[in-house]
Amino acid sequence: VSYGTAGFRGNASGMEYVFFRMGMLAALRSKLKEAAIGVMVTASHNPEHDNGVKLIDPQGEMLAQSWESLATALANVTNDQLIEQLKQIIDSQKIPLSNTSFMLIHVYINNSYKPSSLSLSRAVLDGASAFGATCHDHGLLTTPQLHYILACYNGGDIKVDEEHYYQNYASAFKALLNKKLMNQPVTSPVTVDCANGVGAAKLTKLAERIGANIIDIVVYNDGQSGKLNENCGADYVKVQQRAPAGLNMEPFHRYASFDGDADRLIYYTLDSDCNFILLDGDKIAALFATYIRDNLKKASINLRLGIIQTAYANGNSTNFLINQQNIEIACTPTGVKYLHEKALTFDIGVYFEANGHGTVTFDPNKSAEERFAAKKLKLFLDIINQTVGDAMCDLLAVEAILQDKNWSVKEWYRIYTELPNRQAKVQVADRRIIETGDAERKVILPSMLQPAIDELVRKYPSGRSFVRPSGTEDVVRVYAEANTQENADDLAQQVSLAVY
Ligand code: NG1
Ligand code: ZN
Repeated sequence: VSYGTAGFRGNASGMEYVFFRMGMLAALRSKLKEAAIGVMVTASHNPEHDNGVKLIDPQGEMLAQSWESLATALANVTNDQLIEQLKQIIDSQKIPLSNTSFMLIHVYINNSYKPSSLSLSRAVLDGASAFGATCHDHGLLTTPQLHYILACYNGGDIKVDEEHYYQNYASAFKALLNKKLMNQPVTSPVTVDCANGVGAAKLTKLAERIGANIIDIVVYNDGQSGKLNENCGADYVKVQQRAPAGLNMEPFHRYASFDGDADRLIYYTLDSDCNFILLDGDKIAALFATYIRDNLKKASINLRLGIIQTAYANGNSTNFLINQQNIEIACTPTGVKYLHEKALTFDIGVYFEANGHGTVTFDPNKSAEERFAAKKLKLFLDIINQTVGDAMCDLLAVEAILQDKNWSVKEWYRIYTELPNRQAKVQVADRRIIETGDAERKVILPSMLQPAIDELVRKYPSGRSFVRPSGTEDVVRVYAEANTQENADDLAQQVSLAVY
């Protein structure tokens, strides 16, 4: 097993030892950092039989990359070698064992129906208590809620809890909408598919704190009958390019999907001919970035704004941002940690994976004067969870911008037209033989693969395609885009065959 872009993830059965060892590692990291460490038990958008574990660093950021290999090493030794491996970590990292350690964890994840979560969470707690860690169990939370609570806790607010999160974002949203800075309140509802995950109950609470007179949120797939991430959720809608099963849609009404742990958000609707229209992470990023840029301009504030994308960003979103909007763009490998890190190099960084995971970061060192000059912008940024992509906060941010611009979803999706695209996956004997470069846009090894892809791509107008080994599944992912859906599908299939 290896600690990939999303921690350890896989079929939940037989994974207790990994969770136990991650409890130990979290306790050690806490001693080293002299701060609380977060532990998430989740498999995000994966099917219900999977589970996973992820460590969160003190400010709510992803575990430092240098510790990922320690996690992998610790998870892969035999029981006999465990103590020796722990000693090595303690020595090499110079961990002061006498320091106290704290951990914030939430026990169930995704929803209370996920049977594996309880025993796996216990395994984490057992591992942590082997090093005497004090554990604060926050119960059922979304991933971004735990990131938020951890950052507040380490910032000195040790009483912070879930309610604090709702109060914070509900009042930020209300402040933005009440200041008479905005246009008329939106009265039409937004329907949110919560993937039968933890987001359903949490979004209901947030909506209650805001008030139905301000935002009308209808929760769909609340976990009462359907299965977690099955025929629903952000990943399903994005990859299948269709609505969650059973959802009755009206043209130009607003629909959104979270994933199982509520850190991804995508929107969709129907046009007047009832064609399905997707507004994915790229469209959300474009909406956020142009809104921020316009507000900076209005207030004559000169801050460096950048958008961070991955190779999965639609080619037309990149064209729109660079050529029509003149906004700086950077591209990183897949995985939030890379995007987040890059975003921090800008005064204001907007990052989104096409799958809907993203947020906005702003440099706290920029003078308060600059940040407060544009009052509306300051209030807008207060709605953002800067620690990590947060489906609930991103939903509020989209709703606020649409309201302010007096836009329906129609004006939003028309800012640019996506190139038709297709994602596919190929099962191979060993996906790790594929090595990529140039932010995963080119294959380096095996050396004959990239020329083969190039030759296929040349046959299709506006063609682009790349392949990379998944960090969370035992597959090679293939992405293709072209001028028509038929060509995109065809290119994806040809490239899949080349990989195979
Ligand atoms: P992999 O399996 O490495 O493609 C997927 C997503 C990532 C990220 C991680 C973590 C795609 C194409 N890939 O990674 O963006 O979200 O899961 O959850 O969506
Ligand atoms: Zn997720």
